[in-house]
Amino acid sequence: MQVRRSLVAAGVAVGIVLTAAPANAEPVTPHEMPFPCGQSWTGSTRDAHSPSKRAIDFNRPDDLNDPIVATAPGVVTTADTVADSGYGRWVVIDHGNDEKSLYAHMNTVMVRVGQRVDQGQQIGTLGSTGNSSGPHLHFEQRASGQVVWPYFSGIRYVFGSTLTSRNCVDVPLATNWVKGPEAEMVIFRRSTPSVFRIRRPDGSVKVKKAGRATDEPVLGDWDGNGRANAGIFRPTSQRFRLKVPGGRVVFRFGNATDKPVAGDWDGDGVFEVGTWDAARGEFALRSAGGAVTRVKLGDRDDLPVTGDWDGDGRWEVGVFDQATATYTLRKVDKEGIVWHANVPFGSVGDLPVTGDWDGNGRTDLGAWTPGTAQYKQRRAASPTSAMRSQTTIRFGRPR
Ligand SMILES: [Ca+2]
Ligand SMILES: [Ca+2]
Ligand SMILES: [Ca+2]
Ligand SMILES: [Ca+2]
Repeated sequence: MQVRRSLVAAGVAVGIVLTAAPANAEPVTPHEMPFPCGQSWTGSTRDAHSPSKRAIDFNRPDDLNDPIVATAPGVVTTADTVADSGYGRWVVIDHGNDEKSLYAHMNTVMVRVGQRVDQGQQIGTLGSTGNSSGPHLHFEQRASGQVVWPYFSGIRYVFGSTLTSRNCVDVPLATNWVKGPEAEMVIFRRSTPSVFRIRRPDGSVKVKKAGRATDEPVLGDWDGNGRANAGIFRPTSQRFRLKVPGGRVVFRFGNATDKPVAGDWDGDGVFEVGTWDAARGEFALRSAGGAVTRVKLGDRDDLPVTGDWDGDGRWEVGVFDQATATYTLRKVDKEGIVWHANVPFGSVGDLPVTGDWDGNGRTDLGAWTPGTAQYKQRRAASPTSAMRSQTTIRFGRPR
């Protein structure tokens, strides 16, 4: 479908085989704007624009340090924090299909080479580093190594126009938010403000406001009453903001490049938070008193997950490799021996979701497919035992 639309957009008769994508073809990658949901930005170019007049210089008033987000999911191939080239501090994301996006003159870079980033995830802040005469974002879409005409939301960008970002994607989660011990499916919708959308067992949806479009969601039972509460991690300030009855708990923990996680590490019924550092492949699990336990697991292109895999009340960690759709779950047994279990589940490109689907005390595995917004729940006695069945439920907005 995408290919056919590209050919039509390029004015090329369907049926002609192309050896290289022409510069005016629509990309396969479903790029959205490189700015948070709802923001309006004006782009310009000029004939002498280096390296191509197809590159965009984005501006809006007082834009220094504004957040820059990934236009589509992918793996970071350049994350220059030194500012030793004309691009200053710059980032390149590989989206597959030989297509990339490039972000230049950034003030700060919040990702590392090899790291997997999701659409709408903040990758840095706008700046004026390198060969730049003032704060702006220099942005390129590339195909087969050449700069191509940029597309957002499937429409070719008109230079000089002001466009409002529709980079408003759903992030899948699950937690026990209401009623019985079974986990509910939860969507974090990046918006202004962002919202949590909790699917009740009867299919109705509860909506809770939660932070900014560039915040990262984190859910846990912060007060130990048996039900989860909302929370967010703000990468720019490295602050966790956890909702509790009558207020919220705010504290600083982790680094801007980290992914937040939550779990009951000590098994006392109250959830703690932690972070996962993709560059190091390391979890930092924070105790209630602030002490940190470090656990090595995963490599740069993985995504972190948590759960009580064995049902003893203490939560463990794991990672999901999106390229192979395989979970690696970590567990420490009573003798202190560390076990790793590899469990394939979901499809390549799925996002990981874990939750106790059957309420037996052991966290189960799941996956969410961005193109269809379908949750796939793995039903089994435990996440490491043979799968009995799979339940598929659509929840959230397809991308
Ligand atoms: Ca429940
Ligand atoms: Ca605890
Ligand atoms: Ca456990
Ligand atoms: Ca279970």
